[in-house]
Amino acid sequence: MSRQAIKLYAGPAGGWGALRSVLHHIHEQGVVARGITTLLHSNQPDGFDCPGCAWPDKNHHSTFEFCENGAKAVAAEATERRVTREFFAAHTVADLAAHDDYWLEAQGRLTEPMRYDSATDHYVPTSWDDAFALTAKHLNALASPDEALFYTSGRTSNEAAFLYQLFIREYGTNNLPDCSNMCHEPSGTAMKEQIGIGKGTVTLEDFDHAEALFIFGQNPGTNHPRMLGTLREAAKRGCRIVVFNPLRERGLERFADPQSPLDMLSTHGTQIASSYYQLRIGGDLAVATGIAKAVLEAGDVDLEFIAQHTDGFDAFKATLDAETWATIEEQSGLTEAQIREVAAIYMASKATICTWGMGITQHKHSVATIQAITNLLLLKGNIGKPGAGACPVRGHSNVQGDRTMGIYEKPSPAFLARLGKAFDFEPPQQHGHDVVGGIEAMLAGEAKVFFGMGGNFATATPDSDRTRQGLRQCDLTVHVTTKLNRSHLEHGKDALIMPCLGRTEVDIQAAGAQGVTVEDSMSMVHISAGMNAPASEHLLSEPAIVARLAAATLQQSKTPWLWLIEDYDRIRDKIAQVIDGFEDFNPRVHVPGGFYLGNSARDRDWRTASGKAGFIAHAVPTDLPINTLRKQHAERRIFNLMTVRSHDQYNTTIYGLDDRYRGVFGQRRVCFINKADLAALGFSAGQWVDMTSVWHDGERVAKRFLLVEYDIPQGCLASYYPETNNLVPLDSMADRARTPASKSVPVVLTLSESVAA
Ligand SMILES: Nc1nc2c(c(=O)[nH]1)N[C@H]1C(S)=C(S)[C@@H](COP(=O)(O)OP(=O)(O)OC[C@H]3O[C@@H](n4cnc5c(=O)[nH]c(N)nc54)[C@H](O)[C@@H]3O)O[C@H]1N2
Ligand SMILES: Nc1nc2c(c(=O)[nH]1)N[C@H]1C(S)=C(S)[C@@H](COP(=O)(O)OP(=O)(O)OC[C@H]3O[C@@H](n4cnc5c(=O)[nH]c(N)nc54)[C@H](O)[C@@H]3O)O[C@H]1N2
Ligand SMILES: [Mo]
Repeated sequence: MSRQAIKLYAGPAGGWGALRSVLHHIHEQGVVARGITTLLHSNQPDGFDCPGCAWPDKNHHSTFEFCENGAKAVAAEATERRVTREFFAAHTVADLAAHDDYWLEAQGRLTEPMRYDSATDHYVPTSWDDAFALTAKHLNALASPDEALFYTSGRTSNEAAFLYQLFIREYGTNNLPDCSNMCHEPSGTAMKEQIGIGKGTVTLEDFDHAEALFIFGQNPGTNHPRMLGTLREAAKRGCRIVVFNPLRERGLERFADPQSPLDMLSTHGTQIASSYYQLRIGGDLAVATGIAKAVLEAGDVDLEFIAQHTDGFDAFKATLDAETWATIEEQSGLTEAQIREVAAIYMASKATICTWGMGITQHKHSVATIQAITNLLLLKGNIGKPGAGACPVRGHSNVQGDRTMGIYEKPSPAFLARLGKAFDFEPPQQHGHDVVGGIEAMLAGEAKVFFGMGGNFATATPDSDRTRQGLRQCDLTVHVTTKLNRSHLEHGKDALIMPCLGRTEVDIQAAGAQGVTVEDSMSMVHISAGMNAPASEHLLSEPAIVARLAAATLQQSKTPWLWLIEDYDRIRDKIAQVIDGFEDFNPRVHVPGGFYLGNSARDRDWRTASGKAGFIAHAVPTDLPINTLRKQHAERRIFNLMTVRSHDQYNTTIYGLDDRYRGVFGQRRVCFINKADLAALGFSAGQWVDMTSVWHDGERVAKRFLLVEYDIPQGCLASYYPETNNLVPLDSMADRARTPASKSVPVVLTLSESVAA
């Protein structure tokens, strides 16, 4: 562990620091030789898909496609450390719960199925058959299938996800909350309504032709490092790169590509952003509105495209005309002059791509913001032409594929009809719970079994105290998982841990070694096959766990569950029957590099209610919770807090305690704050504060964060997720999409009682 320090980071992102970090993490996990061989198989046509993120790779067969944080994800999975039955015998659950999340995951890979024993407060070994039988017993004892929740995290493969949703629907519910509910749900909601499909419209090749890239609310240097390679190429050929972010993220400023000798020799790397706008948290809707207003004023729009392909333009124009620059400046934190600069760049560009991440989706007005960004694209016909389009950058490596496979609490009747026909059953029609709805159902005693396919529900969700109370009230909690995490410790009366194979490991079934498939952010589907020996001989693959659980639970099922998993080609043949775009799935996916699923909006085929792409007008909101609360509590200084990822974590998995590019070392409990705000509070950097969120139903507290003076707009704070999740109220979420608003949490700061470091 590095020493605690806050110090300025002067270098570019990537560079030697990234290489040093890769070696450090491989070494730390004890997998030096195996780790490097494993990395060389990452994102290769015959290798596995990097579990790091959902950024695509060129044709999926470049020579050396991995990045620092992908390497950490791989090393974490390939670790030599093991959590064995002896480990569980040595620790009670209460004991384990006293450790932090970093320690829990650092104990290594889980090795055999475990059952919670309440008499001793220990997890004890159990057989797979007994684990499935206990789960089946609980599921079949429920008054209604709707009393069970089946969560999915986005690493789950297409094959596992397809079988899983089939099992759940044959069992009788659509209660399929998933990590998407907390992530890009607003992107799907916004785009589906507006352009008829909830996925990004660009491919990687479009980045070679774009003349301008607008990057909203995303930190690719940490979360999609391979995107920096794409941005670097674009910057080098003169593409304008405009960034909107409250923080100056180093990866968006300068990048030294470890695969470029010239970059590595220079001290600065390549400049990425040509302009950088540090707007206020939540200010993007105002910015997109201001740019559109300026473009309209200049009359520089694609009239032909608007007439032929869109509707709603007049209402949109009227809304823009009514918007004042004073409101736009006030809400965005940028000046009219700055926004007009961006409009000039936009007008000069013949092909523009807008990308966005969690800085856009995790707000109350996220759906409106995404629609405002899409309006901007429509103004100049920037959807469905080379080098242009909308690019929501997904998180988990197969989160997009899981949705495609039917992991969705609101399935369409058409999808259910095809599924029912292919498997000869009546799928339930009633919509199920999403993440927030699921937590509420547990708290109300209406959900009694929680089943997690991956992920870390107890820690990734908002309102941690209440979520955990909900989990503890369950009759049964089950986690299919690779590593120990908090969710195993905040358990129901009965609880099971089902350890599974990871992406990097070989998956042997009756017909031999199997590959699974995944879909990246740009709708490329390809195969992924691990090659490492499994972490333990007792692990099952995710498809095998689903199939055996289904066989144990569903007595009446006509689905040949155990036959399907003998050869995953059989699962893929079924997927081909049910899911659009997967015809001839097996022959197509076995071609190196896989295939493109296509995107109707890219073809200017608008599958919306009106058959056109819609301009959807949204006034700049001035009544967001933060505005209202500031008025109601004029005597308190209420900040807008965004909860973000550090460079050394993968969501709730903490790899290390440094956030190198932001200058934080050896610690995570920090709160970034503007210098003027520090002065106004009479506080100073280095003091410890408690954060209390202010909400209509009361206050929630997170204790002891170190104040770090930072270049962040006044009134805004940043701190790390998940330490701050307890501050996010359960009902603070995106309109319509219901994504927890974890990037706009109204908080007040008070000095911590004990100020010792
Ligand atoms: N190494 C690593 N890779 C990952 C992950 C990880 O944890 N670690 N997580 C994966 C997952 S699931 C996801 S969803 C993605 C997440 O990737 P990102 O979308 O990059 O997620 P965050 O770290 O939450 O960063 C959000 C960024 O938005 C900015 N921001 C916050 N609020 C606003 C705002 O109101 N407006 C604007 N314009 N900017 C804002 C923050 O300053 C920050 O730079 O990454 C994926 N990849
Ligand atoms: N405050 C705040 N909260 C947030 C966010 C935020 O920005 N701020 N971001 C949200 C976002 S974007 C997301 S996507 C969610 C993430 O929520 P989740 O997806 O639920 O969380 P992860 O931390 O990605 O899950 C990590 C666990 O997955 C398990 N795992 C890893 N690999 C595998 C595998 O191959 N198979 C199986 N079965 N299990 C595996 C390991 O046991 C590990 O402990 O969190 C959300 N929560
Ligand atoms: Mo995510």
